[in-house]
Amino acid sequence: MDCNRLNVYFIMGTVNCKKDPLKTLEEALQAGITCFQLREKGEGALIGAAYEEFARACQKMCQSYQVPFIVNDDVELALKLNADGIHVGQEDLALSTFREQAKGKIVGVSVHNSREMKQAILNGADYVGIGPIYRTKSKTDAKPPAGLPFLSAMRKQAGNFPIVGIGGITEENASAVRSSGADGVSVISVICHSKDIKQTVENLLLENIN
Ligand code: TZP
Ligand code: MG
Repeated sequence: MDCNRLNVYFIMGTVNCKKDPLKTLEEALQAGITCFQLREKGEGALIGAAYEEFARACQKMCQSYQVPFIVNDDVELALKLNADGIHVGQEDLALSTFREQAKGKIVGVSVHNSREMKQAILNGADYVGIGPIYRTKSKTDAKPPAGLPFLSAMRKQAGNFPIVGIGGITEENASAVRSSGADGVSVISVICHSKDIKQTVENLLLENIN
């Protein structure tokens, strides 16, 4: 996949938002995020028809900005909606079981060690997510922070394979994540909780880093 797509990769679910989720997404799209993942999880998350309706609204909005719309975990919904991509963790449906069905779609996998990285590439992932790099409050079952040295090691192992860093990434530390080998930064709270999404996204974007 085109690594530029991973530049500023916004992840969101209604549970993460303090204000209207669709308004948050629209502001982020306007500000120039390069990828979006719907991750509708946690206490109070939408389910059933409301979930599908929200997903469709997000997808429509992403389409109007020509930004890839990626669904977390839910392969069934991603295929039903013809989303641009699917992101799965190690405990989700194995990539090898749906890679064929998801032909042409962007498939991302979360990896936490060298073995998972190797497997993801072998099974046909288009990118991997590595993290949590720093401490995060957005994922209750997150593993301990992996840190920048781990990211550098994964970059060495993966050659030029597309990598996005995730977990506790902020406007301040995003450039360190990039210089340790990530093609882009994946964030939830820094955008969802921002008082000025336009400024936040600008600060996260690669071309604005000095
Ligand atoms: N996977 C690893 S850390 C994380 C996920 C989904 C949460 C990232 O959220 P934040 O708020 O950017 O730390
Ligand atoms: Mg998952």
